[in-house]
Amino acid sequence: MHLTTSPRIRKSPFYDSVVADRASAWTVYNKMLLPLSFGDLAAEYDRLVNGVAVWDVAAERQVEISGTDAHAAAQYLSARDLSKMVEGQGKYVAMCDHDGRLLNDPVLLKLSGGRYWFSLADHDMLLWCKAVAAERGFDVEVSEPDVSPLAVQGPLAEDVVADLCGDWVRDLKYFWFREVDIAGIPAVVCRSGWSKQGGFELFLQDGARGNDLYGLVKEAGAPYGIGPGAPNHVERVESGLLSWGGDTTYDTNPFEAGMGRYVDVDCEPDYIGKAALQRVAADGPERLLTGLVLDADTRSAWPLEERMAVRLEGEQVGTMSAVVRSPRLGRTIAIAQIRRSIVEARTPVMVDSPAGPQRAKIHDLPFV
Ligand code: THG
Repeated sequence: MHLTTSPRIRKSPFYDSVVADRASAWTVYNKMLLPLSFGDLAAEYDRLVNGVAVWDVAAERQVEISGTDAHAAAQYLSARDLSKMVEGQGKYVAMCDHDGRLLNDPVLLKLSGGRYWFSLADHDMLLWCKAVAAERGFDVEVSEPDVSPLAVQGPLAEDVVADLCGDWVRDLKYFWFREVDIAGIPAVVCRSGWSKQGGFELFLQDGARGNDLYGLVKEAGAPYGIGPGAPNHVERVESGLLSWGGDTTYDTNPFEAGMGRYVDVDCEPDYIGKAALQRVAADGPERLLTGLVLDADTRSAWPLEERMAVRLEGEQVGTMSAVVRSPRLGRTIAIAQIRRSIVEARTPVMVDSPAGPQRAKIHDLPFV
């Protein structure tokens, strides 16, 4: 298969650098090319779990909300109480539609000057935010700023980012951030990233300087053996990190996506989908996101091309959205959305895996 690029599909500010590092597999995310591998998945996993890797995640685009009503608009778009949020803090939030269905699961950053960034998963959230702001008459500006995250992930990431930005980064709490200047390059340093191996994201604020920043990170990381990587499918399944659009469909609500603990249904502020989410919270969701451990051992390290059925006595009771072999567990594990009663009773199920029907047991997320 050949993926043809065109001006419709955007290149990240780090594009030339990751091509020079021999990116070999790509996907499209928020209409931008997102590298997925550099040709050796086992080495990339090892680097993430035992060392440090640099990831071009510019495709995690931001929607910025600024202006007089920025707080009110950000709150109305988020199914979480933001009233105690302060500048320099980030929060993982569910953005839902009016029926309480999950539209996105961004990290929300509160910046100086009352500005907010929704750091987004794949979807068309700029359209949604603009439309909501205009229809509600919020006095705000909604835009996609020139901001591109570069992730530094792995147990040695803190040493690399401390050498680059200063030892103060060691005291940053999870999802907290600071605006910095890295050798004249404007950026935001945040303790975040789509892995559970520890790390930071450097939000580049000048697209013309992408390759400069990438070079500086490689230089600072050289003593620690840094190498290229990408959001890692195997590690994210082990860690139970949600992939919006991968593990969810258009009718999934946040309680069915493992995001229930981030949803506030009893808070004072109103937000889109609140009444629907109050009903789901009261009745309990129909399905739950869960882990599965398969009896058989498959070898996959790549995303599935299609979701696969989860069955009980032949009847479909859920869908499996990811299945990988975990090097750390020595087992084949999966993420699935399954009828709640079956998950709660931990009833063994069958899955239509790529290698044919297989037995699987319910397992809590995360696996590791
Ligand atoms: N960083 C930035 N933008 C992003 C992502 C990111 N946009 C797309 C995608 N990732 C958004 N989705 C997630 C999903 C999970 C987490 C972050 C973003 C995450 N979750 C932890 C968990 O679920 O255990 C911690 C959540 C918490 O404790 O609040 O980190 O990675 N810039």
